[in-house]
Amino acid sequence: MKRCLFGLLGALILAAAASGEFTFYLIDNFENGRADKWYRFGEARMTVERNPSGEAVSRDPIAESCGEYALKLKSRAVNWFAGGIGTDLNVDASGFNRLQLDIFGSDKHGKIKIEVFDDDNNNLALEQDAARDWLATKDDKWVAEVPVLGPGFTRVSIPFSAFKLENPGSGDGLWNPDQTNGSGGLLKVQLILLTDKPVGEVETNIDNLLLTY
Ligand SMILES: [Ca+2]
Ligand SMILES: [Ca+2]
Ligand SMILES: [Ca+2]
Repeated sequence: MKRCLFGLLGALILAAAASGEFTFYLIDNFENGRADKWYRFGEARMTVERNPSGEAVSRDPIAESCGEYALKLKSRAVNWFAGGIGTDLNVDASGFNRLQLDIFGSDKHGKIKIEVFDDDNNNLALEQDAARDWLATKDDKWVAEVPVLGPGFTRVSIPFSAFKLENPGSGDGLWNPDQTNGSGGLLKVQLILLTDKPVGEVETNIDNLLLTY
């Protein structure tokens, strides 16, 4: 199964490189207690919540790295799609190979579909056609899915090479999130909630979204 390819990495990936270069670009760890970088759509609800603490999780290095706060996402779907959230980045991501996040599941299982967009017509913006289900018309849209399983933080690190192009013919079909020639690079990331049955609920906490090697 595709999800098996993604692999689960240990906490070591954040270790500083000897070169002194930044080894990651933090998208959000919610430690300011706010979700104001994020927009939401559909039925998705988001709140910043305190992470579970105590003996049970205190020795888990991933749980520790999640700090005080994470973002709770909660939704229900009538036809798998349970809405989602997104944030504008406009960052040169060409030096990074992966998108990483920590996912804390619940008994409301489902999936998170991760969408990233790279700017191909060099205008720092994402063109979308509202009449065609918000199709990205000039820029590439790349997607990957990760499971939301039971309670406990799981670190998921997805190489950009594992993302699939969802809108062939719109952009140039190449993962090129650099900022040469006026390109906005990686324009935005969106997280779509999917339920594990056609009509149902999904609930998860996410934390430590970042780009890394
Ligand atoms: Ca956090
Ligand atoms: Ca564009
Ligand atoms: Ca592209």
